[in-house]
Amino acid sequence: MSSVRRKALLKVIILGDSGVGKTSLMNVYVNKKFSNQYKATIGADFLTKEVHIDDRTVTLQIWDTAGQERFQSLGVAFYRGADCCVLAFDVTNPISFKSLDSWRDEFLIQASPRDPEHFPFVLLGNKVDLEQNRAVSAKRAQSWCQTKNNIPYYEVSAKEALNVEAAFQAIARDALARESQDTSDFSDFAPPSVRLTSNAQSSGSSGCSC
Ligand code: G3D
Ligand code: MG
Repeated sequence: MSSVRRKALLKVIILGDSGVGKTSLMNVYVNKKFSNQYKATIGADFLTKEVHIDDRTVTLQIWDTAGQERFQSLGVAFYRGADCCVLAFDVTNPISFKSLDSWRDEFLIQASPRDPEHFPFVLLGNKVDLEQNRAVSAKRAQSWCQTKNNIPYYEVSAKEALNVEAAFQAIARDALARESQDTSDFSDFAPPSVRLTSNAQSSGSSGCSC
């Protein structure tokens, strides 16, 4: 057996209405800073963080939007190959809670995972520091999760770094468990077939007629 343990890379995407705190949550988790400056400065599509789960090292590649979620047009690269989808809403904003269904549907359409019923989603209810302005109860959020095949629910606050670490640790754990189950099926990991020809033409187009 190899002395080098297989190192997993898990792609996690964060979806939810604009303003719910997706970028803040990611920055607090990855950079321990409640500020949007870092990501804005480096202009990244994703940030990575190594986490240790049991005896494994896992690199979480966390994809955030650059504000295009306002138009629900995130492009296929954003969704492609996601191992976990984190849905986020703002507990003080009921509209952001109502949007969850459409974000989940959009994910399932765009990413078209092999087993949509069992794809790992996680729900984060953010801004619980604003308890006095709460408009969506934990109970209501949990009921929604139950109707979606028992999605795990975490109440978090990016501002106060409350529960954020624990939520992402659980996200990594779920995605990893799911990934381990999938290793028995190599069809998921097979690269798309590429036809090689000796006189390949460089037409500048992909040749896709779609
Ligand atoms: P988005 O990436 O989902 O669009 P942002 O959301 O991370 O940009 O956050 C939107 C606004 O909500 C920001 O305020 C941010 O500071 C605030 N916010 C994010 N998380 C929390 C939280 O846990 N508690 C509170 N009270 N506010 C939060 P501004 O004023 O910069 O628009
Ligand atoms: Mg953002």
